[in-house]
Amino acid sequence: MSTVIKAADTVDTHGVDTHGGHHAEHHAGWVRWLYATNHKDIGTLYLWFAFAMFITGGVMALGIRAELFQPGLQFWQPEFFNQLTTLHGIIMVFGAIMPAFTGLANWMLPLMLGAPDMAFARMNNWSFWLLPPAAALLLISLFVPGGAAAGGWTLYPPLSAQAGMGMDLAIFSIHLLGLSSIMGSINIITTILNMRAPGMTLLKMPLFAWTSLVTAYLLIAVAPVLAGAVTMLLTDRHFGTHFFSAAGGGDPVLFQHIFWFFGHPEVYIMALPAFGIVSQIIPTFARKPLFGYVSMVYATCSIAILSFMVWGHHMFSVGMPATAQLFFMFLTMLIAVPTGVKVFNWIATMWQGSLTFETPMLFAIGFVCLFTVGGFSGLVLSIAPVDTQMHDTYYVVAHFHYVLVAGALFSLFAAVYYWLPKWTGYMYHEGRGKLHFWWSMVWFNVTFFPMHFLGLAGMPRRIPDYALQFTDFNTVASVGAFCFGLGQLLFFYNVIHTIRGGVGPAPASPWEGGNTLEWEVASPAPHHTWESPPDIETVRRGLIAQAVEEKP
Ligand code: HEM
Ligand SMILES: [Cu+2]
Repeated sequence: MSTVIKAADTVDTHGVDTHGGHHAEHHAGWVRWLYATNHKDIGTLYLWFAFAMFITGGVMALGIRAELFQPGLQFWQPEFFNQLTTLHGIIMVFGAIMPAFTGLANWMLPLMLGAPDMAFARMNNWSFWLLPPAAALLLISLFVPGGAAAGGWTLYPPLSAQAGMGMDLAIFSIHLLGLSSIMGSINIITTILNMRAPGMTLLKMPLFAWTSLVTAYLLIAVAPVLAGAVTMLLTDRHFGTHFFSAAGGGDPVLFQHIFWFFGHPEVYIMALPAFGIVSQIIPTFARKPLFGYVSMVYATCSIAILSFMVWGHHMFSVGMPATAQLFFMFLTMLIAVPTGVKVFNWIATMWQGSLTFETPMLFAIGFVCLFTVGGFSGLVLSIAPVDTQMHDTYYVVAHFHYVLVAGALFSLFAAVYYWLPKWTGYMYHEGRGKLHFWWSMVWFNVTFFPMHFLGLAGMPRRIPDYALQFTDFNTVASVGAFCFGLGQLLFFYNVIHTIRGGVGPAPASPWEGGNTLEWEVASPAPHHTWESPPDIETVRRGLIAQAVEEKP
């Protein structure tokens, strides 16, 4: 193929031969994956990588919960315990949740938008293949002198400025992860803006595309901020700068400001794609169009903009002027408004719908219920005088696991069950899917609900030992965590079982209420789809069914 056509790959390729530059995917065996440029192959790589990291981070969580089963030190030295919490946090955030969403975007966006592939196929390959080395750096760091980073996933100096070389490996790992995120985001933005099927205007895209778009912009904005923070840390550690060293005229609190200017948008990077997934699944199983589509888009954008103005709510207890406290407190509370709009719309979508409760729908409803709980505890924490009491207690741990586990992770489970028929060509076993849901739902709450009480009673986070009065709830939480973990083996089994044939072949459109474009192609989705874009009638049929276009 001529280079002219390869260049055309990067812009709107509709009507052009899109094979230029894609021949690498005809390789067999492992070379197929190493040289992968096909969005489906890369999506698959991302999803399996994320799952491996989920298990790794999960094992670390169980290491933490084992130690906290009883007061006293049973299994780990405190130094190693701190490495476990730190790596658990970093691996879950950057290794599991974020790559899983990027994997879904890779797999599904071209299918849902009617595009032949992602915009930059080779860069896509590199975005993925930066991840395994980054993960390796983190895991190797456990074995270097001094062990892995142990200052918490927030890497606050002065602790992180003094730590051993495990911290340097974590910093390099974060550089790679950030690079990967930025390239992945460029790909997502370009694909969405340039490669939609004719007739699909921005305000007629599936909501998952909208949340992916906004998330990608957030990442491009804040990944460099985190990179800057950790690079300043690196130069403080090795090259004689004093950005964060009070002794040299710097300020450790500066790090916190920079970190959380990244960190708060980061929590929406893990939440917005979940909103998008749930906004696809609930209409399908309610057999009704999404209620308030345009308000969903505006709510997504408002949340994204507000997320840049609230970072100070992580720093109330550091000390700041009362006006600054009020600013961060009220703006944080303001985020509840667009979030409330979303929850209202999901419920209104279900209202008077012909509901059925297949596994994806169960996880989606579980998401709505439990994410809302996490949202409310977030509101509680946003009250500055309350947060000065609750900061760094288990209440915070409870809060963010409600939004990250029952939020981000449950939405991912929902997405996997929803699209597994499209990926594998087979149906999963509904009974075992439901069992996975109910099992996760119960044990999740057993694990994390008691943590609210522990926090209110004053148990600090990031400690390997605790005062005797905290024993009972900790025991309950640890039992819950091990049961929750066990349930995820069932998830693994369900996925493998489906790949191997499941309960039988899946039709192109297994869900009665699914009206987006991915259900127009065969199951399993062929290696190449939408090589010529869907015709305008196909697109309009879906748009009308989703009520983003009026009936003619
Ligand atoms: C699913 C089972 C999970 C269990 C049982 C679990 C348990 C825990 C525990 C016990 C801690 C330590 C709290 C402390 O001592 O301060 C922790 C911290 C943390 N977890 Fe999880 N977790 C789970 C999943 C996740 C997921 C999916 C995420 C996604 C992002 C996540 C993100 C974090 C973060 C960011 C921290 C803070 C680490 C730090 O203090 O630096 N966790 N988790
Ligand atoms: Cu925040």
